[in-house]
Amino acid sequence: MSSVWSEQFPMLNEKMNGKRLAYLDSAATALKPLRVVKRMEDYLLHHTSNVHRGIYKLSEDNTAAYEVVRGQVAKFINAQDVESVIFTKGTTDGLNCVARSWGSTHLSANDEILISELEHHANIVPWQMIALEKKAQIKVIPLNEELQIDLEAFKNLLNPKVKLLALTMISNTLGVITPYKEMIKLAKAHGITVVLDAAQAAPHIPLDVQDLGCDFLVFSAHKVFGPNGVGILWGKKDLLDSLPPYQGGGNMISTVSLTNGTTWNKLPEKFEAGTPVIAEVLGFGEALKFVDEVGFKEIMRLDEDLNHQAQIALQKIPGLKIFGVKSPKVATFGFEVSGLHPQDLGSVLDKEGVAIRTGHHCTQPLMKRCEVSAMARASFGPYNTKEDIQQLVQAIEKACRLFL
Ligand code: ALA
Repeated sequence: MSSVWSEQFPMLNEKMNGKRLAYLDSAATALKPLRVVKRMEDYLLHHTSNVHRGIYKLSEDNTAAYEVVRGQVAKFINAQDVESVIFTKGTTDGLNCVARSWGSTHLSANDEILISELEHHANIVPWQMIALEKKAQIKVIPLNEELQIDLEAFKNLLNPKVKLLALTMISNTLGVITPYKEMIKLAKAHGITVVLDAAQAAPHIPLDVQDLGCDFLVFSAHKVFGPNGVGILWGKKDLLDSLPPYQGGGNMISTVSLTNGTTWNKLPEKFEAGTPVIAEVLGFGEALKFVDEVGFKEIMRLDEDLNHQAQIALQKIPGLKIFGVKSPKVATFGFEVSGLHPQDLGSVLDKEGVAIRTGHHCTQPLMKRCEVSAMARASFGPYNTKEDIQQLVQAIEKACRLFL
């Protein structure tokens, strides 16, 4: 473990249940570097004030710092317009915002919304809710035998009734990377609006909304080494300008009258009702600086190594099946061990200091597709090492000895 990682992530030096901690649940939430926590602590202990509301120094300084982070996000995703970056509560909030704001404006009866069988619930349920309201239809892009998007089936689903494609870039459960570039091109050629769920992509690969050509993109800070409770929604400026606000409250208004109604603020405020999570946004800024300093070249190199080594090690375990092994994928493994319930497996791993997620991973339709009710998932971050892989393998072997 090089010092940059162990210095910045104290949890890497800690124990769980008396054993060395092998944290293998970064797809659920990434570990946070010390500098993120220090930035939040500094704001909370020494510089607290609201933003966008005060003319005193503390408030003006915090407003400026808050807006600097918006600029950092714009750079992180290569957005042309800083004001097209909206701070949200996270991926789920961003998707609900698009479903409500865009959906209520653009969807009509019999329109179709395309989602894939890989999506997690946050990229399914908001669309089901708005579809129900608008009498629109959800159509599902199936997966092929290798648990990757079936591109031919996707092409066959494209027709003039399709108004929206809501697609994950990387599966949270299997780590499979979808052919999002090709799918966006095809969707755009049919005039379809595209929402990308970049929750798992943001910590793994560089994002460039101009190159991607999507209309909306969302992700959460907490998967990119930042705090919980904050994320972003990016949208094309013209599109966001044309949409109604998602929530009403302070900051998102221009004028409020009890007799003449209310007018909306400009972007980005129109979509940021109420006092934001200021400490979290400032911490998010530190997380983005951290990613920038490490660089995606290094992050991707580390992921590729872990992906390769973990795959080999896991596949040597008798009865272990990884769901979706084919490249392109990242070092997230949804797996089962024949005859061993994922819950029992997770409990033994917990005692051995190995933190993984077990269950349906907020992807019940994908569980159905894989013909299981639950699976185990080990998901790696750039701070993980060969030792973590060894500890995982030894703990699985121990569970097999105990239960099989
Ligand atoms: N989406 C998160 C996960 O995959 C919570 O665990």
